[in-house]
Amino acid sequence: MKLSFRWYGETDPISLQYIRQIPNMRSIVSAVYDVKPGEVWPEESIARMKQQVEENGMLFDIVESVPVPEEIKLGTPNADELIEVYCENIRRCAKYGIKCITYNFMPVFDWTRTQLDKEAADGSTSLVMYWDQMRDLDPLKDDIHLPGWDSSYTQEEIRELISAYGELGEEGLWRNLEIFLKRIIPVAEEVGVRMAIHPDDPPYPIFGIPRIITCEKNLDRLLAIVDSPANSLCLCTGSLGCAKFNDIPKMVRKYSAMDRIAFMHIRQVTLMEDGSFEESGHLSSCGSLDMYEIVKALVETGFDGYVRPDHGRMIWGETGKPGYGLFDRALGAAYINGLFEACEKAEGK
Ligand code: DNO
Repeated sequence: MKLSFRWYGETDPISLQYIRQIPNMRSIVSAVYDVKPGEVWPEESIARMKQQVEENGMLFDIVESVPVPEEIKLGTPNADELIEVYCENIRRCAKYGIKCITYNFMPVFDWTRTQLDKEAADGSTSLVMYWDQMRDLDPLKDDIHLPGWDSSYTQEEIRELISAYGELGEEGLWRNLEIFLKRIIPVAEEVGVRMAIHPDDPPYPIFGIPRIITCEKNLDRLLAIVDSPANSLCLCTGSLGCAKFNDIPKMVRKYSAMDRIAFMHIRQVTLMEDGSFEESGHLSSCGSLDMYEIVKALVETGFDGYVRPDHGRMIWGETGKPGYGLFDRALGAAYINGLFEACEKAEGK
């Protein structure tokens, strides 16, 4: 496996030098942040990031994310033109050594939580999604700004988007995903990039907006649209794992054996009775997911893709971007290293 760490570029309070000090750290996962979704990434920005990462002894070979503009997901008249821009970004990334590009097809909102700093008994804080807080939110009425959401939308724009997606429905979203994949995957194949779609987080509809990258049946459908390793998954254990209907070790084993996982996001969640969930420390004993079974499934199927520790808690007084501090993600990385070493040795690898 290729161990990686997400870094938000020059404005990230965590230095590349610190990230490099995590044992076995290989790649930086990042993106160009100085353009809006739907714009072409300046080559100088990609080149600059590559140079900074390499100066710090790591590789910049994986991108998260090239965002998919809403117009593509909605299939508006300019979608075609925007897909062309997307293809150009794939080509540009490949030119600078990128091997894997992460993206998602979630309407309007990326990941959804109700609180970013829920304090646990040990004084650490983490991101949570509590249904009793969620039920009180109405994006059509309230002026809500949750993390992971594009805060540049006005309330009016959000309302229009939500109603447009309501009309589009799940099948409409599938249709637009199919159009998108059939255009971008041949380009990715040609330039040697694997596209890794991130599952919807959480993997069920929120506020009545369709969400389709959610469960095994739908992942099968997605992979069949273009049957190529360039059309792969970013299998996020915490996103898929916050629905009880997803058996994560089983899904990891199946898609890894098919060579359709390009990127693994490894993180832990604690599921609650009513479907609420809390993000917790990476260890199996800290939450609902069996991390040993997940890594064992990867090792036994010969997984050779990218892995990153995902959201960490805030610990040791660290402040910063929720989910993306240094300390707990570094603990996650150390744990992931340990699991891989143990599973690989058990396999005689
Ligand atoms: C959350 C991340 C997601 C992910 C995008 C990929 O922390 O895992 O925001 O980067 O969904 O496009």
